[in-house]
Amino acid sequence: MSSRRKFIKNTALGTVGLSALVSSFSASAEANKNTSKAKPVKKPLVISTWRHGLAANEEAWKQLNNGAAPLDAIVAGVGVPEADPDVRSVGYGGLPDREGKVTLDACIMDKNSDCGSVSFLQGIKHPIAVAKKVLDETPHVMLTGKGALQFALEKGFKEENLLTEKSKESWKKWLEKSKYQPVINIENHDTISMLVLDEEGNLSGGCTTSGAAWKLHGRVGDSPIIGAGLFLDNEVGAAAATGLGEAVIRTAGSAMVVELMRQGKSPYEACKEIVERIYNKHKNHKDMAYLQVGFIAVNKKGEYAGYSIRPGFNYAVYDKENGNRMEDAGFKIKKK
Ligand code: SD4
Repeated sequence: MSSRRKFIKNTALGTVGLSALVSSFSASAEANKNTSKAKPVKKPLVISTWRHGLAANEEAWKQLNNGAAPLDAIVAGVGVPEADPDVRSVGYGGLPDREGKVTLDACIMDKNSDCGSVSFLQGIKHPIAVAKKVLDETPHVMLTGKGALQFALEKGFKEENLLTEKSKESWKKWLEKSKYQPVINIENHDTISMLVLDEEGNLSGGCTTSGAAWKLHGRVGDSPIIGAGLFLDNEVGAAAATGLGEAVIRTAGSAMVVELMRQGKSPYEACKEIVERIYNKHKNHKDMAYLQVGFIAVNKKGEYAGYSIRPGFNYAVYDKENGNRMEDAGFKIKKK
């Protein structure tokens, strides 16, 4: 059963009724209008990028309810799309690079600013779990490539083929033209980033992706880079990115969003300002043709928001009062 179907089944049987979920989908555009003034929600809060965030949130929420530590809830939550072959941008089934290799990036960060990260990792279905091992069991923050794989195997992870027949077919099709021009909101998105504000009011986050489809072999995006794809400061707030990683790295995106929140900006204002900065810096850049970047952010008060360059970016939010639902991010330019 696909995780989406499983999720809908679980949801229908679980605490959040399907009808509530559906009505919240349709309410999402309305909710978005108010994002800048969003009232803080009661803790805990789980927020994840894109629609696959719903299933991830559901799992993370369940774990938190069962008393799991926030980082374990994140590993389990984002582990759902990582294992889902139908999610073509994360973990197993992710679209490969131009050599047909699925290479994965992930990172995780806790309330103490401890973090773990893996980049350019191949053959391991759950890079987020390896990133957590880097945090827990090494003196380092980031392991990459063969070293990351060696570490994962030493820790008992199983090596497996992550290239599904479907993704192989897509790759073969891409090879016919071999043109690197990511399709906005399709080929350069869909990282899952998850931010958690737990019951005690502490922040943590994680991020995992197969990165941009058809990238050069060896390319690493923003997602495993603390400060780019993910950043948090437990005194202030947390932010995570999705979209064209090169643009997020150039601007230290997530770190900047958190820094603006430190200066008193709301999550919405902070995400908007950094998206605008990225847009302005790339207006005359070769990447502009396919530039999409979006951020989600949450502060200590439980205010949250999302904002992106172009329309189409949405995120899943789960809190006790309102359940698990999709909300649309604000955006800078109208063109998709
Ligand atoms: C990257 N930021 O590798 C990632 C791609 C992505 O949603 O999906 N973002 O550039």
